[in-house]
Amino acid sequence: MIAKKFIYLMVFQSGVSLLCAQAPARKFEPVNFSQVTITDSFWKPTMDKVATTTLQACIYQTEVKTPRIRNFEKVARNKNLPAGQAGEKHEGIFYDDSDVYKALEAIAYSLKNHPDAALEKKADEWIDKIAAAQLPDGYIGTYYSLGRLQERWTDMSMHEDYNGGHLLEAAVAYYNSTGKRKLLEVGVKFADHFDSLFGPGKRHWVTGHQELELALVKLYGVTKDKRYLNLSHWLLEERGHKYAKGYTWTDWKDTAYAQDVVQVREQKEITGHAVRAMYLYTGAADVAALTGDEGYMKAMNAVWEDVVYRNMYVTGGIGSSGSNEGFSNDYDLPNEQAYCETCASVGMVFWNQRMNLLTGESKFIDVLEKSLYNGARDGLSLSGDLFFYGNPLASNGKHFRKEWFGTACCPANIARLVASLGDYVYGVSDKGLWVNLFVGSTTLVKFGKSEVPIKLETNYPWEGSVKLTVEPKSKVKFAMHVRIPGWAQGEAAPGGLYTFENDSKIPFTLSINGKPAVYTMNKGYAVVDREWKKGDQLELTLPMDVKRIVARTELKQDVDRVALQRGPLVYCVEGADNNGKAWDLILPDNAPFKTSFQKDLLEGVVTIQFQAPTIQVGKDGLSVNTEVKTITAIPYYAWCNRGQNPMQVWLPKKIKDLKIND
Ligand code: FUB
Ligand code: ZN
Repeated sequence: MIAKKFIYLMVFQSGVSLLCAQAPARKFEPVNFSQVTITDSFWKPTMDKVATTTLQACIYQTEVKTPRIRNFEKVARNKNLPAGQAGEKHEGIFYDDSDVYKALEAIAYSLKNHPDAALEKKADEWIDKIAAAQLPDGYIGTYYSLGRLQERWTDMSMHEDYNGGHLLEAAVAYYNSTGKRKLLEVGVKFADHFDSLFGPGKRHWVTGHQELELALVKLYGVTKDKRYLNLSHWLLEERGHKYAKGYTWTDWKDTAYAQDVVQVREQKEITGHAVRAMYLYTGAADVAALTGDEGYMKAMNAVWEDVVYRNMYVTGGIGSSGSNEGFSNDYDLPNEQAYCETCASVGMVFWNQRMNLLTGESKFIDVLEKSLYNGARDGLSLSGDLFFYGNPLASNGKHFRKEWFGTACCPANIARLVASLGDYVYGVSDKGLWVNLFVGSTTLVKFGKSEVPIKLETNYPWEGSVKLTVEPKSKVKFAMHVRIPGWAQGEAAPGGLYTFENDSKIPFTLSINGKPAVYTMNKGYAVVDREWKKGDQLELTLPMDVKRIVARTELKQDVDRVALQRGPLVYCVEGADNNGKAWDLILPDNAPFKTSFQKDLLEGVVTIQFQAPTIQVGKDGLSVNTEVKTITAIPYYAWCNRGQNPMQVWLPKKIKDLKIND
């Protein structure tokens, strides 16, 4: 039997070839966000906030407060200056162009959900300026175009490729949302320019910050031009050969920083910069899906386990160390010093989605959900116009949300994720539907000629009931796969880095039209394979008890500490709810928890309350008073929306762990 193991030849444009083992492609495809109408009481207000407030903040910062748009205008004015004549100077940082593109990408998604003529006009205005800044040979990049053109493409760490990748993502998104081709044409011209310089038989190039790989796959998706897919595959193959050159940028001295020590297909461990890693593996998964390159799958499974089993915070955040904005040693997950960049959590969402599509396994969505509802959502304030760059799990009150950053990658990144949230809810193949996230929404899927409207109703993450109604005109057979979260089956996180101390063992239930459903479990999904008729309703009920999480003892900072989780949400204690203190309590074993929905608190949250001894040190610094108080815990993502405050996620069980100096 040859089956899926046969070898095929991948012929690159130049004739250089790569041998790849063909594997089955994706198990299913995501239902595109543009086909999913979000009605959810949790996410819809956030999406509205992004459309009305976050994008305005990005526009204001990009255009008025910082020189990002001005740089494009300058290039347009200066690009035809006679040789030797000094022109205007670039302002800002060499990767600032990427923030313009990322904001445009977020606008593109948002326009689909929230048509807004003024916003579209602004985007068109920016696109005109971008197009005017493209050089005749397709090069685009304001840093080098303003006075340094002879140095372009000499230093792989200088983000020309990263900026270009974000250009392509924006171009594809804007074309998909509006049908307008101008930015797409700029992107194609840039990709062709890159392709003319780099590739088999041409110059080597190791992307200094991975991003172009995944973006080229998207460009291939709209253009169907195989060159872009091949170029992406080639870029992945460039890593691990010590081809990288240039780096004037000092922090890239260590090749592990950019995952460039071994070839991607040989990688087993997570190293280096977290966002670079996430974008790399997202791109590798996309290429694997289209080329069947099993080497990438094998590598990514090993690396994923290294991330999730040894290097992921309980919030789904990654990249604990600020010095490299990334990973350090296994099990080194400090809480107060946690870097946990918002972009890294956004990247976790991207990568885990791709892994789920490739394998059909729900554990990837368990991690995606963890990062989305906690590590990533935390990056955006409830007001929509303040941001966290780092997302620590404890604060003595000094950490605060900001309007913008010198390096401003995070704001538009969280904006584009939220605006495209619909991408992560459903998957579909010709045989089945996958329900990955419990987000109130409607969509329409097709099985053969039958159109099946789907409605998902829920008050998740506050309540555990999820109702799915199908409305086909006539009976249609398909397999409905409903993700049963790991946390609802006794698993705090895949791989056992975190476990539940008090698993209630309340089972989930599944019913169809009010009667217990007949289902099988497959890869973490409850599968109901049957003929569905108009009005059939499947109801999933998830246990929403408060779970106490403990970490493996290797996580030194969490020893004798407990974190609280309810549904997908990790909780924290914040000073604002507890007389300004969050570090003075001890969480007793078996403390009973009371939960209630507080509609006027933090735009509506379920709080967890419990009785706990708190310790006060007298003015003499010696006498200690213990008082039992009612402590209120709130969802982690909602902290620091009431000014600067102490906060902690991991609550001490013992007096020796108390920090009472807040
Ligand atoms: O280098 C571009 C972006 O800036 C990275 O993704 C972030 O981590 C920040 O360093
Ligand atoms: Zn960032």
